[in-house]
Order: sequence, then C-alpha cells, then structure tokens
Amino acid sequence: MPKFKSARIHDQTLTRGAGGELHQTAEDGFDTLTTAQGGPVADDQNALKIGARGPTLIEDFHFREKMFHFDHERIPERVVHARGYGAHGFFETYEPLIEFTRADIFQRAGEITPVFVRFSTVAGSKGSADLARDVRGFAVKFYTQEGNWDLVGNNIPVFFIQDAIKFPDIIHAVKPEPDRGFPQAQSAHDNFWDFISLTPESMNMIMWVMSDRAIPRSFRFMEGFGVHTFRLLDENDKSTFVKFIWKPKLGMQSVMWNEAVKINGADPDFHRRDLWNAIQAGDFPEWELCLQLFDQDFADSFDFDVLDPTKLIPEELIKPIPVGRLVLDRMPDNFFAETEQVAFMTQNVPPGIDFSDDPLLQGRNFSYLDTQLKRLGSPNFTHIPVNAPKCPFAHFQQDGHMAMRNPKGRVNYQPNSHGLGPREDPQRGHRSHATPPEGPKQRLRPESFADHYSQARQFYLSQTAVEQKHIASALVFELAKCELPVIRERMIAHLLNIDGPLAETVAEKLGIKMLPDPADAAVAPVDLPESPALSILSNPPESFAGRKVGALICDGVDAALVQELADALASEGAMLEVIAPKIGGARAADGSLIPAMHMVDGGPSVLFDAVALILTPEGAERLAGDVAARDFVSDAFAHCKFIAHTQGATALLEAVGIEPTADEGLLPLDLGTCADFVATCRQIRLWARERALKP
Ligand code: HDE
Repeated sequence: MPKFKSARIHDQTLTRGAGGELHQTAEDGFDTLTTAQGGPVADDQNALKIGARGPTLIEDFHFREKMFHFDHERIPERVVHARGYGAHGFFETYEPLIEFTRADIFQRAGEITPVFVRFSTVAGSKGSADLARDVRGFAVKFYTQEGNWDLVGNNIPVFFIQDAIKFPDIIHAVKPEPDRGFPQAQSAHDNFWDFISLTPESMNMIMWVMSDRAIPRSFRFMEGFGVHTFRLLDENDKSTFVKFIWKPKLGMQSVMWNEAVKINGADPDFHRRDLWNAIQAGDFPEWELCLQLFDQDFADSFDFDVLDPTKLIPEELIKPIPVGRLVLDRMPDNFFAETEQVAFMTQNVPPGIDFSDDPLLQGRNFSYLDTQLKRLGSPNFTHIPVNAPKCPFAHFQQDGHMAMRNPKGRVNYQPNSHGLGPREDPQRGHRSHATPPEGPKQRLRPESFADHYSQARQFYLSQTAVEQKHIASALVFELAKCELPVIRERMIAHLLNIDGPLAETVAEKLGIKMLPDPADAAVAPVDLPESPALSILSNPPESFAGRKVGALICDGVDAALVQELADALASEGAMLEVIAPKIGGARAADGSLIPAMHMVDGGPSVLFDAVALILTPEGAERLAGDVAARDFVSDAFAHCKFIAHTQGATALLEAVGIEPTADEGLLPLDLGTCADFVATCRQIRLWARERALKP
C-alpha cells in the first residue's frame, strides 16, 4: 500500500492556507489522503471555486465523492431492536450432547466456537436511551463448524403475542404514535396499553415487562431466553424438545424505576458503556447456556401448550442443565461494520437443531430474511465479514449487488458433467423433523393456547414483596400516562384475573373508585405452584463482583482510606470510581493527589451500585451547599444503596435529612473497615429501607 507515504517526521509543521485554515500534509509524516478511487488529494479544506469566493464548481470530483458518501452513511435502522450493542467472544462446550443432538457444536468437550452477541432494547430508535422500560434482545450468532447458528432471544422468556401475524400491531402500538411522533422508547402511552388491554394473551408478558426485569442494571446481569420451544435431533433424527436459557455468572440485578429515569439523563449510554468498560478492563462477562430438555410425554402432560410462546416451563418443573459457557472478550473494531450490520436470523440453525411449530417462531423464520435485505440492501449480506460463516462453505449463488466473494471457473450449477463444484450431503446436511401435519388449513388459535392468566398470576405470586410492589408501581406509572380512562379500566379488569389485591392497589392509586368486573376469561385461571426461579431477589448474586462503588471525596481526606477501599473492591472483583468537587481530583491530607473520574455534577450516585462519602468536616460543609452533592446522597439513600461514610461526612448526610445511623445500610468507614463494607454490599440493596420510606 501506501504509494505516497513519506517519512514520518517528529516536528509536525502545520501550514496555514490563505484563509487561515490549517493543513496537515503528507510531508508532515502522514499517509497521503486519497479519494475512494485511490487518487491522491491535494486540498481537503477547500472545495474548488472560481476565485477565492466562489461559486463552487461541480467539476470538483473530490468534494462530490466525499459528500455523496456522507449522504449515504446511514442504513435503515432495525424496525425493532434498533438500539443495540455488540461484542465478540466464544462459546465453550462443557460435555458432548451426542445423545440428544448431532449439532457439531455439541459433539466435543472443550470445543471453542467463536460468537458475536448483540444486546438491544426493542421499542426505541437507534439514538434512544439505554434504560427504557423494555424487553432486552439477547441475540447470539455462533460461528459453528457446520454453519452459523443464531439464537435470537430476549431477556424475558415469554412474549406478548401468540401468532406472528400480530407482530406489526404490537410494534406499531408501542412505537411513537403516528400523528405526534412521540413518545420515544416508552410503553407508557395510550396506544400501547390500548392494544395490550385488548389482547389478553399479552398478560403474562406484561407482568414481566412491568417487573424489574425490564430495567436491568447492565447486560451483564441479565438472563437470556430462546423463548420458543426448539428441537434437538440426534444422528437418527430422534427429536428432543428444548428451551434455551442463558444464566449470567455475575447473577441478576436490576435498577429501580426512579433510578432508571435519572440514569437516562446522566448517561443515556449506561448499558453500552458498562459492556465496553468491562471488556476493556479484561473483566469479561460470562453466561452459562442451560437447556431444558423434554419429550413428547412431558409436552402432553404439561398444563400449557409447549408451542405457545406466551408460556414458559418453570425451572422447578424442568431443571435447566448447563451445557457450555459464553464469554465476551472483544469489542468490535468498528461499530457500524459489525454491530450495525450484523444480520441475525432465526432460520440460521445448524444440522441437529430444528424448529417446533410455534406459530411465532414460524413467522419469525419468514421475517428475518426480509429485514436483512431491506436493511443491508443486497442478498449478499452474508459477504459482510460479521455475517459470513467461519467454516468452509460452497454454493452456486452468484452476482447481485456488492458481490464480494465470486467463484472462479466455468461451472455454476449442479449436477454438471465436469465433476466440479460442491454437492449435497444427505448425511451431514440439515434434515427437518418429520412432524406429521395436523388437520385442515384454517385460521384458528388452538384451544390449548387459551389460558392467558394462570402463568401471569404464577409470575406475580412468585415475586418477593419488594418486587410485587415494583410491579404495582410500574403499572400505576404507565397507566397514569394513558389519557383514555377506558384503557385503565380494561387493564384493571385483567389484573383482577391475575391477583385481586394487585388490581385493587393499582385501581386505588389510579383513583378508580368502582372496580370493574374481571375480564372475561376464555379459560378460568388456575393456581399454579410458586416458582422462586422467576424472582430476581430470591436468587441473589454470590458476590459484589462486576459492580461499582462511587466514592465522593474532597481535599484533606486520608489517601490510605481511599486506597484501602479500592483494594477491597478489587479483591472482590468490583471497582471504585472517585468523584470530587473538581475533575482535577482532590489533594489528600498527606499532600498526594487523588485523581477523580467524575466531578460531582457529572457523577451522580445513580451510576453506582453503592457509594462512599470520604469527606472532611469542612469538605462536607461545603458540599452541603451544592445541589448535585446533596442529590448524590439523597438519591443513593432513596435507591436503597449502601452508603459508607467517614465521620467527617455527617454535615452532608444531615443536609439531606439523613441521620448517619438511620439504618444498617449506613456504614461508618474508617481504616480497617473497607472489607466489611464491601462484604455488606453483596446484598446489593437494603430493601427494608424502601419499606420504611414508602410503606
Ligand atoms: Fe424479532 N425481529 N421478531 N423477536 N428480534 C427483529 O430482525 C420479528 C421476536 C429479536 O440484535 C428484526 O434483524 C417478528 C421474539 C431480537 O440484530 C425483525 C416477530 C424474540 C432482535 C424481527 C419477532 C425476538 C430481533 C428487526 C414475531 C425473542 C434483534 C431487525 C413473529 C425470542 C437482533 C432484524 C439484533 C429483530 C421480526 C418476535 C428477538 C423485523 C416478525 C419472540 C433479539 O425481522
């Protein structure tokens, strides 16, 4: 390459043009700038004009090419899941699963398969904020030795609708309303709740979306689900049903709604920054892939239809078996090339993995190919490196826009008598399960899909009291944003079928005096056993690893204490970020400089899992007069976070009406106590405080 490269010189001399603009030239040691056609460019600061003051000439091919390319930089954003963030990594198979599947990825213990994963929100556009109340996409592309396998899942195991034909309706309803073009990335509006209240099959999903699952602390702390029932096929095409579940190694964690709203203002990129920072720090996020395996007998005996995507199989009924681990260890070099252009498709399954007749999955298998052609603009989207298989491949597809890999030779068809080119392989190739067809062609929802409330009730009753309260508050918040009273009432009628006290609480907070009759239920709801696996708080993390403490410091503090806290967090696998009145940091009592990552206005406590107030009495006094510092403390308290504080911090605590010994979440901090503070933080939040603040 660079034909025009000149020697690098250390003393860069920038020359000024006639108008004062700065020129950096190849003579300064840079590569020569060229057009996309490779022609060297003499001047990239000024378009070609007649005279110094114009007009500009259309003859300027460099200007024309540069502007043309810029004008075409955007491709259509995904119609759903537009806001997303991806990373590379690998999947490691634990043990062979030969008994269940002939999929190559599950044949050898220790097999390493490269993956690309993209997390996303559903409703918001590409530039929307990360902490919307929404389902998160959890899409994994495995580059297996027998073709790409895309497990295009969500962080919630059920879905809003049972039949793919309703997908455009639910998505239209949740997206900005078409006349006004808002609200962005929010379900709290009439159209969404109108559709939901008219669609009883969405009730199970609604309970999940109103729960804290829909406001995760980070992608690293979420579960993932393939949602649909799939099939595994062994060497003899014997079928086993399977549901796919991802379990995060760091455990599950969500934020509070009031916190989510503030995070969106403080750092709209909170989730993507979290993933970026973790991977850059070498703290690679990890999940275990677990399988729920079952046969036709279980399917026949289960209370619900395993083809109904609004239902899950409780983990207490079929225990998920860990079969491998996913590690994300590398960010893309270029966001557009990979995260934006990656094309996931449910129909990408390797031999040994097959579909069930779930009507949502069947519809998805049709939709995803269309979407890729629309977005990427060419049937050759598999030529883009992130979408190309990493195993050998050979076919006779050719030509088309932007064809990058073009076959050599004369033969582009088979059979042929030249003995050239690839041939099919009945043994290795993908074979579909020979499911016999059932019944006549018709547009009908099976009766086995008709119970819309029992699992919604099971989910709600399986939550802890704190989580139930969050669900009620979310319903109140969302429905309070609806302008049409009839929508609120219709929802209360549904909630009465899920849980009476929940319906009454929500109705009371919405000012509905007369409870409506319960909604007509096609099938009377039944009481199912509670499933503790459905709750986040009943399954707490084992440690504080992967979390972050924000320490608010000022001049004159003990540098050794800050260091001790940083060390205690590091040995837990957690991190300390320092916040100071000035971004330059603070001067410790011993004269050393403690660098700060945030200044107090830019580092609100919502960005951290717990906080430490390491202050001198004078510093606390000064910060007590600063609204950002006061919010730092009062938000941390309201969000039930653990707050460690030096004695000197008292004035700041008292400025926001918090007694330094108000509850056991306020911990005195001194040399020798940091490890205890970190150990306490393993509880993540002091939920008893929420009860005390808002009984
Ligand atoms: Fe998707 N979905 N979806 N979806 N979906 C898309 O494909 C669609 C559904 C999911 O990070 C689109 O490439 C239909 C369930 C994820 O790039 C589109 C139906 C689940 C992603 C599409 C569903 C998902 C998508 C838009 C109902 C969880 C983002 C862009 C039948 C199991 C993938 C694209 C990424 C993306 C269609 C329902 C997950 C339009 C028709 C259920 C994670 O093809």
